[in-house]
Amino acid sequence: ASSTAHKQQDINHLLDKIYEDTKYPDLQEIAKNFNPLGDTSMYNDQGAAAEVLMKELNDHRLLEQHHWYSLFNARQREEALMLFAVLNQCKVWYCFRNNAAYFREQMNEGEFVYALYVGVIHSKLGDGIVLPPLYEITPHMFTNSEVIDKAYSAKMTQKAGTFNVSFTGTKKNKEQRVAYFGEDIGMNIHHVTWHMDFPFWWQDSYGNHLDRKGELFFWVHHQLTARFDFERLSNWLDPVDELHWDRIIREGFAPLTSYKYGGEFPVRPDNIHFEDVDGVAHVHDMEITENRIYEAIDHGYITATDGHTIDIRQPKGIELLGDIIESSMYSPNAQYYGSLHNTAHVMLGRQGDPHGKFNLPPGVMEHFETATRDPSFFRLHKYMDNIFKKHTDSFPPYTHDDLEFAGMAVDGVAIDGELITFFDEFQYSLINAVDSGESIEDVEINARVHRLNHKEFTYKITVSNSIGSDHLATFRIFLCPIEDNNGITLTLDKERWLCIELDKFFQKVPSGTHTIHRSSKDSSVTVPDMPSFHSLKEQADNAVNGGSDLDLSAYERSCGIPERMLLPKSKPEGMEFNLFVAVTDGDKDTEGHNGDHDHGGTHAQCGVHGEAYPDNRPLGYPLERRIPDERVFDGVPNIKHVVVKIVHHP
Ligand SMILES: [Cu+2]
Repeated sequence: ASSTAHKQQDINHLLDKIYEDTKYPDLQEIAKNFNPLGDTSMYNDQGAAAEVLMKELNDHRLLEQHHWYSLFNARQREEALMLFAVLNQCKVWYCFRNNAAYFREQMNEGEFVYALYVGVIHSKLGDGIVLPPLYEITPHMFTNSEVIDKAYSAKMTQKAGTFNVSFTGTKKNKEQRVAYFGEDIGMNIHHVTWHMDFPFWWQDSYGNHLDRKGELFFWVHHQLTARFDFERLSNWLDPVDELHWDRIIREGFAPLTSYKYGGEFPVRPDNIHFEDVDGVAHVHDMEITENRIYEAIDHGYITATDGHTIDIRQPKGIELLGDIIESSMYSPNAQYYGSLHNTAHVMLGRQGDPHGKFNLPPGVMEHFETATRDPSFFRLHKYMDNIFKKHTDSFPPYTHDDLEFAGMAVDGVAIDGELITFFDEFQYSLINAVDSGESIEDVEINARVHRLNHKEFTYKITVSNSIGSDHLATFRIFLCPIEDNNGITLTLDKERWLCIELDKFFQKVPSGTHTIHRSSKDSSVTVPDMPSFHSLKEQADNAVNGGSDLDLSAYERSCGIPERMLLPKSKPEGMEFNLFVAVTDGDKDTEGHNGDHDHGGTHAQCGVHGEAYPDNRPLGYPLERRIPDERVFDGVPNIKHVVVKIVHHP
């Protein structure tokens, strides 16, 4: 069998029933007898990271098992990253697997799972491994208490069952109409994985630089915000209003969800004023941080820790702005610009118990898996999105010459097939949510969820190339609203900020006139449905036992909008939108990058793993800057928009 098959099998076994001791004899043997410091030649750092973690372990300082875990808890994150550092220093798989198996039995389960996921993602040794969907490894973070309770009783009574998951809230709560978006398990995987691919705690000393991390932070959350507003349009809801520190938080949230260990996620009632949170921040500090960031935008520069200034009114500016707003370890001055996004997540998570009187566990906002359930997530991100908009609005609009791709024209844009949205039914296993017992056999226990989906379709883009030779072109496809929720036609300048990116791809265009066909399935914005944990286990076991190869490369990256959510839900009578296509000079856009220009097909929002982002243009180009005069866009032949209709089949 290939080494990939063995690695996949090891990872499957390590993640099986993480709240219990492993049942696999080889892992049991390692957990008992392996010494992380026995042979330090297996590490790049001669065991320095392993020494640190072993000292914490021997001093009994590590968080106990059967306790909640949150990445936003500084000490818990520190512990998880100690294990990540050990795995990341391993030169060979033996070292990676044995350390994972050893610390699996010693560390908190949440810390272990997090470290293992980021370890597989960022270590070269993880190439080829498909991480199982987190909703089957830690199901408590993806479903609600009712379903978990049913899973327990199915297990106790030995009756197999499939349980419907309903969206949080009732019809009395208008926000419930769009809960299918914030609670979509695939969207939650996208969000949590993006933050694992581009962690705020990342330092380049771990091995490489994460290209355009700060800008991608802006773009991914801008797109989440725009997509959420799109869903609201078809559900008769106003766009999300931004959060303000000095105004009430209108929507409360009752998660009705429980930790595996740690009780229920706290509730936040409607219409509360922001409270200072003990040990986290004062509301006033947040306002000061916000002011400093707005000042940086107005000045056009930020001030680094040593006092020197860094120009941000330049193409790299948005990246630095993302770094300071999140903030990540790339922030040039976290002391001064604070950590607006991360602290706001914790502030919102704690509003139900701001002074720690009730010793509640962290709120849903304090986990990337659960944050989008809470309507305040989108308020927070609208607020930050508007800060980024203030920055991009400080740039001069693109001119005709900036936008034109001389010799290339888009003659026509059409859709092959109908644009139809619908809800599908999907099942995933809850078996890892319940405990095993010597005497109680596992029975099949599944959750059944409704998920937004759409019919496959193909873009037909007719392009004329009169340059005289083949030329690489970048196709940038967006879907934009035509009207707001009151039926008022939007100006292009209003519309552009609300557009969602459907695809971005590079393709050679031969001389003459040609129609380019591009399937919705190939979008670089999306990822396909993930294989289930059961199927990953079966495939790895078959490959290992049969001595065959295992190629799961199509599923290797799980950062990306779920393919089935590429289109926003429409109405049964149909809704019209603008399909916007810009074709730009691919040679210039990809200058300095090599490769097949496909990059595994998930680069638009998630970059290329371990490499530079393949497109030199700003993310969102050419719609990210002000458009005071629409005629500039109408006057360039390489940009075209057509009206398309999307219909929802209930
Ligand atoms: Cu996020």
